[in-house]
Amino acid sequence: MEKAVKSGNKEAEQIIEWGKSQGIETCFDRAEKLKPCPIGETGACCKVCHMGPCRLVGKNAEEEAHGVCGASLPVVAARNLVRMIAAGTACHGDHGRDMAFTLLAVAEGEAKDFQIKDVKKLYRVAGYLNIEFEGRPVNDVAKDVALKLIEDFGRQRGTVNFIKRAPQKTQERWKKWGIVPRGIDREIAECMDRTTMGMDADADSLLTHGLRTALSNGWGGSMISTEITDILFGTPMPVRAEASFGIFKEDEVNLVIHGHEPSLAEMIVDVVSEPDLLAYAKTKGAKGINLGGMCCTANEVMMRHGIPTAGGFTNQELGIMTGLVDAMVVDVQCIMPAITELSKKFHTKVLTTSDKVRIPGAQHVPFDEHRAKEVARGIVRIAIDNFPNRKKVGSHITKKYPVIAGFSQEYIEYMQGGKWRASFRPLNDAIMAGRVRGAVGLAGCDNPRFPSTGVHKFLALELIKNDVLVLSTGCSSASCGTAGFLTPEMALENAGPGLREVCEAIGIPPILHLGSCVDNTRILTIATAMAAEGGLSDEIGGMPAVGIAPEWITEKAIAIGCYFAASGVPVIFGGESPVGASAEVTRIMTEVWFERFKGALHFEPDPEKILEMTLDYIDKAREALKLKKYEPGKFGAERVLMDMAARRDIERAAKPHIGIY
Ligand code: MSK
Repeated sequence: MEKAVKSGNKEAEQIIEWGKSQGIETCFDRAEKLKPCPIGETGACCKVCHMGPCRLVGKNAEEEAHGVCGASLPVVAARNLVRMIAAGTACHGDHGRDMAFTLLAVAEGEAKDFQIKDVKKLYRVAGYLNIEFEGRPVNDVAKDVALKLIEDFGRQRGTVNFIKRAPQKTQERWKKWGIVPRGIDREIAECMDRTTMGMDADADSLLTHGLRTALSNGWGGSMISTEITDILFGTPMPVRAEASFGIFKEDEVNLVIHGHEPSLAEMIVDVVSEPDLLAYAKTKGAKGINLGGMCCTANEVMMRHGIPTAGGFTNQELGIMTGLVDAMVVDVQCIMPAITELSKKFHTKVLTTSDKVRIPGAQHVPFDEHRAKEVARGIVRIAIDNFPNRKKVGSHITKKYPVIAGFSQEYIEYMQGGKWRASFRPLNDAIMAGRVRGAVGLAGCDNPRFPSTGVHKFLALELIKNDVLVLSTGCSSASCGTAGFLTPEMALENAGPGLREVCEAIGIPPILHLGSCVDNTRILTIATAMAAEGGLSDEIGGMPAVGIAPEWITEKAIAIGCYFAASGVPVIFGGESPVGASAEVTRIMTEVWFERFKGALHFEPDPEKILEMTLDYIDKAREALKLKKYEPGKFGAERVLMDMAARRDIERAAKPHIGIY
């Protein structure tokens, strides 16, 4: 892996260095100064009651150390992890809930600035929920869909709706081990209950409930969010975009949208080119208004509109340090409180918009879906008004990279057979023949302790060289995008011979940008579709597929890792293990989970070992499925892949193409 100082990204490193020369502190400096507490880092600190905090350390801690109440090290480590799962699930759950209430408001005619942009997706989701849609007004169907999904949060008995979308065999495993989630809020509340002092004192039992809660995220809150976002704003199809700090323009108003929920961002995208606002910008000396994204709000608007991104989590301070950001508007999640203090050194205005996220020093402009465009216009005006205040200070970067984003499950199906023969057959065949060795979901945050983005880049490159198709989300997509990795040319230049052929035939990049953190659920539904297609595993478990979050930071990432593990995917996280103090908890999460679900959650700090473990998992799954042994450049017989020309011929012979499914 290539050595880097603080960031694995050249342009980011340049700004960090400039900041150092100016005495400006960023997360990279704070990470250096503030070493993690070695006891808390490995899960050995218990602070769930006031007899502690108890530190379960020392020789033979696993067997001998106990808290004042008598809790053992495995129990303490498991409790800490389960609380992380609860927090991550709550975060994504609230995101999904907000989207469901927005859909309800739209259906009831209360949020007039929004429309249902993808009626076909609405019908598809209505179908999963057994809601009649034929011949009914669209808004009535949307209202039923919203209400049925809102029930998932507060349900006390029964199961979260989308659980039934998983392969039958996967569902049977969940039933057998008692981890079918009932209601999202119920599972989160039970996590908090079980992990208080004097409650569940069995590490396996605690972790089992953690998995149940994580499933209520993956097949609940996060999936609700993905599906409703597609219904309201459109199911993504490939779009061209750009990434890195060079997206900012010196002669235009630069407005950055940062966070996760796309509702306000979509409204800003809608109003930003209105003639009145453009004319207003001109009166302030700007040639136009330039919208850029950051973190996962960026992923959402890039996937649907090609709005460029300045990057992922660790780029938020660096973006301000270019001196070119007139306003940074934030919604929820992954917003560093540090940005308001930093913004005082420049001219950037930081605007908070959710009542759940208030940051001292930021101007609060509450978002209200009932007058969405009015709020969006107000925000754009604040950015315009601030343009004349730009100081001639900052580390200007001109470099930017082309990106192709917008790969939804629906589009991936379409690109493998067109409107009339959409399926996963060609990909399954390519995997069976050894042309594609397997698939990896490369996800999660970029972390200033690592060097940031560097591990994503290393793994993405090595995986495609090894004929592994990469599906990226969240800040992993930002890391790949700001490195210039999200282009079809990557296949020609870097992919192994089999993957290159497949990418050329279908016309896709070898790293597919699937969206934001909640859109990891697209990987679940893709795996489900591949299982249904046949020829590989008939459940999610056992597929030649692995999940990796090499630079994870958040509790959301832990919840995601756990829902993949419970769904049957071996997952490898980078960095130190948050349960590393307990060999027993580590064993449960790797060996026991693999036995029960065919999934696992490992923590491995060495990127080279992550790669080795990933390829090993893939090859062992191929062997268990009795697929052709993977050998670079040597493939078995398979069907001829349909290229773009063949697909167009079929469509011309049928009807004009409308939509993607
Ligand atoms: S933004 S959760 S730092 S991926 Fe989704 Fe990035 Fe991780 Fe936040």
